[in-house]
Amino acid sequence: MSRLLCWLGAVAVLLTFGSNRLAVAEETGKREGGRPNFVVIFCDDLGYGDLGCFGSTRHRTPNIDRLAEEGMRLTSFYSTCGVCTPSRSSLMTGCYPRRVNMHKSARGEWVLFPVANRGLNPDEITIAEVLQTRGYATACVGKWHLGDQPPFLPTEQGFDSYFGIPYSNDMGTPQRRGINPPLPLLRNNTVIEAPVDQNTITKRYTEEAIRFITANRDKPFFLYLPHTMPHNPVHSSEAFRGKSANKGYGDCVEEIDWSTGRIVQTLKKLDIDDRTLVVFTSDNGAASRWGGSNAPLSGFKGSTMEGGMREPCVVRWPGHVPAGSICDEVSSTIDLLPTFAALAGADVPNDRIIDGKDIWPLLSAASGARSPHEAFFYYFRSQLQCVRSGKWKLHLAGKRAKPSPRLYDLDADIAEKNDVAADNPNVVKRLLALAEKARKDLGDGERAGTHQRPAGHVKDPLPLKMP
Ligand SMILES: [Ca+2]
Repeated sequence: MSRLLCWLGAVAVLLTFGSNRLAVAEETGKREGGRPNFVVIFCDDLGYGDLGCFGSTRHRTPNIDRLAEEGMRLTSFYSTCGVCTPSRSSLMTGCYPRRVNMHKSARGEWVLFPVANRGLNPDEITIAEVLQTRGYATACVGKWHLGDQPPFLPTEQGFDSYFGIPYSNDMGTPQRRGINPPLPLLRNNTVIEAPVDQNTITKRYTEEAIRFITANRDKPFFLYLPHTMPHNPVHSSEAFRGKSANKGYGDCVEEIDWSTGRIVQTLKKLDIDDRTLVVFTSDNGAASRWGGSNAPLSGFKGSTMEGGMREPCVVRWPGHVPAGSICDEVSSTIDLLPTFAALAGADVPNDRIIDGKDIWPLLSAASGARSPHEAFFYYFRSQLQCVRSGKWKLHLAGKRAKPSPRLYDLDADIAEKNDVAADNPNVVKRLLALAEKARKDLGDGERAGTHQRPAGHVKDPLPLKMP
């Protein structure tokens, strides 16, 4: 009897699955201008001033500049942290890093290192999982950095396929001898090359991305392309090596520009250009010593100065995002999940707090659209260091032994040079109250927040090696 029930159950599941697939196929056929494809090109350590369309005079980035001419530049777009792991946890979950406990490793380091026992909790609902509920094909091509153990890899977090390196490109054998395995290249969960040849990595990511787009031209798709470059050590393929005016760093940036151009050309050739939303941005600011620029911002990768967390960002969707437009309202990588969900007709998880907001009114330049964030919070590792509301940014006391909070008017003083706290006591008071709300909710230092969720944990992590 129980076997019969099992069998009937299996038939029911098959029928349900079959009809869901049919429903998805029908909707796909109807979605003129509706449910768009999404391509997120996410650079590693690319600075605010590293692109022509953001003022670089050293790097030639004609393809990304054209993306901006045909789309929108977001000039106050933020990552949630000045380093890789926390920043990426936000893009995936729509939450601040402390919300999902990915603001540090289990040992207190500010990113995950190889053979880490921590990773993005599989119970979190990623942007890829949200889109999968609406029939999207999903791929992650590039650097992951949200856990290198099997339960934490992209294929377990909503991506149908994965091709890339699991953490930063300086985390090979030389970094921690005897602990780090040779830097692995993975296809799905299997190491296929170690150490990976980094010279051709941008080129191979591009080929993989184009293969995925071409194979899924008739379906809605989500391509997440977190480049390995221009994170140090910089590498580029022969066609770009030694060709830029800014050494190896510039070569990398120019190869990423070529890659972006190839992807847009592919969308045009397949005639899916007008139903594909492309985002180009970076995970954190440029580092102080490898050749990148955050101009005109102050500060570098790792810091809560604007240069550490404000990113160059371009969004293009012909006919939907106005060509040649600029948006200076505060927005962030945490907003991509709710925005994409709304455009795809998917539900945002409602059983937990999601910090991001739907920024489609900003991207579509709706009249009078304002940032949906009353406040944006800048954390350095565990510590809340700054809060921005509108044009005002408050650096909280205690940071680098400063005895009192400092206030900057970012509209007038983007480089955070002139402390105007003394002239604006009411603004300081309002921003201090917002900071206190964040402390209570997300925590600060050793103080736990009331609404933090646990990271994923494995007991005996193993190195990723060739089978
Ligand atoms: Ca980074």
